Amino acid sequence: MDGRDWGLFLLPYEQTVEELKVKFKTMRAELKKREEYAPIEFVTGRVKRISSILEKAKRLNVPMDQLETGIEDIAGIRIMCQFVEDIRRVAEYIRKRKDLKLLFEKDYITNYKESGYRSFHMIVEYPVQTALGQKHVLAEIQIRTLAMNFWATIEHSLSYKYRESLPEEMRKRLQKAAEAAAVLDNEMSSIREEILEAQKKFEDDSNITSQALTLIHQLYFYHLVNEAMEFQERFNRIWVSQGADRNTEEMKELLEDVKQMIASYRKEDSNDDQV
Ligand code: 0O2
Ligand code: 0O2
Repeated sequence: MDGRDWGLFLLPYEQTVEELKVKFKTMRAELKKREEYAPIEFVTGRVKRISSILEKAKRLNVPMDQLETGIEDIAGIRIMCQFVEDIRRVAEYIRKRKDLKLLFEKDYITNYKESGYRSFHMIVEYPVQTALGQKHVLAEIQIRTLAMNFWATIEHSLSYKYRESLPEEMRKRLQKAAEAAAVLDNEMSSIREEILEAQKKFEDDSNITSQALTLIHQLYFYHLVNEAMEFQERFNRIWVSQGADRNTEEMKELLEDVKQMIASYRKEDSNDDQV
């Protein structure tokens, strides 16, 4: 049996997990401040248990003196997102980072595993500063939605319980459950799209309304009092008739008409100045 000091061996991995957790939690906080919506929901991390490292080394035929290069996920970070689209965004942020080196990616979302497992994996090389100098450590970053995480967490505990003997019937039901989680993710994405579109339309409508009011008000400055009053009445009529199903077309026409009036008045005004 390998007589290494495991505590010492795992130290840089523990440091890597702690540092990366802080960095991605900070990224979440920053994005939330900047955009009022963070593509990262929460971040977790762990160092692989010694028994799992040994089992994996055996399964993958990794010699004991090559664990550092042969096993990529001794340090593991998990980033959970609300929506599938967020996963691509987070991956893009990671690709651009200067404090780690991306080695390769595994897209288990497009190419999901036979078990039904879905996630986006990035294997990175992270430089940790130890008392003996800099050390490059491999780490695996798993990015997934809350639904993917829900499925993977439960499937993982069942797989551990049953190991190789997971009954065929159970395997099939888990595959179906993974499909259901993917359907849920797609449905949530499309609901989100519709909400974003509705928000945008609402913002567009209120911009048109406030622009129209501002320009009507400007007419008074040009002493176009009768015109201002007419436009104001027209505005009121449209506003009252709009109800729940807003007719922005009429408001847009009004806005264009006021703009034209102001433009032609300005032209006349500058002609007068030249006389
Ligand atoms: P925050 O800022 O609220 O996310 P730690 O060392 O304390 O940072 P630890 O002890 O390793 O982290 O815990 P773990 O299990 O890795 O979990 C990390 C964070 O994820 C914790 O938040 C958990 O509360 C959070 N978390 C875990 N599972 C879920 C979940 O299902 N939903 C949500 N929303 N969060 C979850 P922190 O660290 O307290 O801080
Ligand atoms: P842990 O720490 O217990 O989660 P392989 O395809 O097996 O030759 P390898 O190196 O295992 O290659 O990499 P892979 O397949 O990319 O998987 C790495 C990790 O992804 C796993 O770590 C799991 O965390 C997760 N994973 C992959 N497939 C599944 C799956 O079918 N179900 C669940 N729940 N998770 C999966 P470990 O080693 O299992 O360890």
